[in-house]
Amino acid sequence: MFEVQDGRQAILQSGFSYLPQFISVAEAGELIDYFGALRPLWEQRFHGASKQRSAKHGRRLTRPVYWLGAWQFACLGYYAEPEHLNDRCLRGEPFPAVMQNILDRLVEVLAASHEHVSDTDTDNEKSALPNTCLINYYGREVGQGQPRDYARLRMHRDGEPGPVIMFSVGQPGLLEFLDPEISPDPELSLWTRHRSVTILSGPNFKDRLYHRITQVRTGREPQLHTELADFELRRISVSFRSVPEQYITDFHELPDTATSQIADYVEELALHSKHYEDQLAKK
Ligand SMILES: O=C(O)CCC(=O)C(=O)O
Repeated sequence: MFEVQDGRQAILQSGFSYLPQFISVAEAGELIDYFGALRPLWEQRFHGASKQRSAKHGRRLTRPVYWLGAWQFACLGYYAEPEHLNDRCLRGEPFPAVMQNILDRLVEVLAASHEHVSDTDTDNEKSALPNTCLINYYGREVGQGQPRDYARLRMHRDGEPGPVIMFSVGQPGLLEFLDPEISPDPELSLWTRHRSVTILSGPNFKDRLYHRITQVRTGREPQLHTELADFELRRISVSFRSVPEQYITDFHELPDTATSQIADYVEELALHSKHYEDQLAKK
């Protein structure tokens, strides 16, 4: 059994970087306001599962989410190389400047310790930076009935090429890495703290090991807010990935089988987003 890292110290090794306090206090404040203004979605894993069924049988994602760059809807299946490429990534809104600035500062860390995405279109160093991200909202649902804690993320690997960069904001989340074929115990457990950045890449951390979030601590500071009804938010993570541009598709370019599955979500997003309103208008 490996020791749990408390997340106060940096970890720098080939294919894995953990950088506590990489995000400045001012940047964290800007991110909190930005995340607070978005309207995340509770997505269903499968098209057509009713909310009632999903709550009972776990068909709903374990947390509300929002994507930037490209939205990968769970019901369409996620982009993953080599096979799951087409008709999965709907063009999303661009990153806000505060996110892009933090990413730009990570170029040196990426060059030193991580395998880059090979992009033949450009030889610019920044081409190694990811172009999409998933924003995860971790907390507790406090509507009717028993409050339900959704502060977890099931074991998975991310299938996009190149490094995955993760920002953490709010209460510490326990990030665990494991290879279930070798042992049910994690090989690394780390409390990812407010303002930290974690980067995974390469054959060990990205391709062999699965990762998951099993707990999120409770606490008062920093205070997070969300427009989502009946949800007590306590941590937000952002995981940045690279999706080759040719696989990012506008709504009107998707086949009808895909648009019919995601139309309700896009309509919901369009209520608060000019970008998604425009995507619908082009159909
Ligand atoms: O919440 C985290 O820190 C992990 C996020 C993650 O694994 C993902 O978005 O794929």
